[in-house]
Amino acid sequence: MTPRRPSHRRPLISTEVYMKFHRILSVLVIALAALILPRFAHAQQYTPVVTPNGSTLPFTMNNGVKEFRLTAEPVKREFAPGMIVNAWGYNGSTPGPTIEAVEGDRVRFFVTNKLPERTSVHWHGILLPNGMDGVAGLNQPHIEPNETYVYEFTLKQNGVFMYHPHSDEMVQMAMGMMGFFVIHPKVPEVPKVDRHFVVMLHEWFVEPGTATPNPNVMTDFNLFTFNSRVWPGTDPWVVKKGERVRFSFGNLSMDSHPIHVHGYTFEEVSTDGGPVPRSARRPETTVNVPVGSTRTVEMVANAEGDWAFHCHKSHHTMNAMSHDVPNMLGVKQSASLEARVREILPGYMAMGESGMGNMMEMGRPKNTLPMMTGDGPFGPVEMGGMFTVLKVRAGLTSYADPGWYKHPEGTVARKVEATK
Ligand SMILES: [Cu+2]
Repeated sequence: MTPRRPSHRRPLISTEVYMKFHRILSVLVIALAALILPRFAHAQQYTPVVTPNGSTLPFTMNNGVKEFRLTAEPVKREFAPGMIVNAWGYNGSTPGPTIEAVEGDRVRFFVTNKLPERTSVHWHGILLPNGMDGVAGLNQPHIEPNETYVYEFTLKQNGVFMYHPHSDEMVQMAMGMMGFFVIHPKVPEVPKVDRHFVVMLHEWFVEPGTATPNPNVMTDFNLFTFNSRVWPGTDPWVVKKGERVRFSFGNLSMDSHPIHVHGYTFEEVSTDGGPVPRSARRPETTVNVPVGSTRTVEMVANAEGDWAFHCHKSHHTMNAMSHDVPNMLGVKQSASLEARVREILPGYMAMGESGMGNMMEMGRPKNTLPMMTGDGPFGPVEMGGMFTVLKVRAGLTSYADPGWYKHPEGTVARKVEATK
């Protein structure tokens, strides 16, 4: 064994110089990270949601607090081309703009009341201090016209929630005051969601020929909306083939709405009460959205096409019409019968003998939509109300409406000679 010799190798640089260099390098790395990381983190933090026919509320940072501004006010909403409704909402729209923040954020809302009556804002489903809950009279004074109130709290959960008034809510909600409040998880989800649509379900009674909803109606609604729009005024929901897609539905109307997708099954992944445990998820094609709650479903968009997405209560995919049309299905109404009925009922028109599919464009009052409408590539779709089209396409470079689906040859139902 050779005895160990003491090392006489001299360092390349002296310890002192090395320490100095190390310190400078560390400072540089930290400075660089401080410059780059916040942008990187901000950009990567979450996939923003899409509010079809709507928008997201901008915020400003003030000493680490996200500040938002909401103005409750009368708004004009075009339900579909040719029909404008005098509604109430926030920041010029119904539903109000979607609020987006991240779990752990401190948020501050300045709420200004420009309505002709007092109001308040309740943050539906959100865990917060009692005095921020927004039930006027119970948790805070009412916000009188032209007053501004401030709400501030820290977000302790993630999920899809809502905001709406808790002050004369029968009128204020019937008039369209509501919006989404999406809290993204602090730790990004795996697998990542590529596209997340939020859609508020609502119902209205607008007397044909008028523009102001009647808030006193309790069951007889005649307009059923996705984000306060009716088909064909609803934007298509455009998705790239293969994307993981999430749809959140919120319901502050008087009825439940069973929302149905064609061509797919989805799984309910969360409510406004929290995530559904994986073991409790099951495939569905319809999600019933009860009054006063949100439902979030998820699927992978692997089937190309133009797929109907609608409420399954058949009256909810029709627009305004009076309900006193007699049921004449299967009843032969000859011209002479029509003339005789007209003697008793002036203005009577024979109609509906073989269904109402051909009655879409019957004479109607001003500012009233046809009861069923919207043209598709093969003719009228004969629906209105809570209806839109999910458009799934391979190779999309933008989420603009890609037009109608071009079916591969031999994949469209076709007419044949009937066999005897
Ligand atoms: Cu419905």
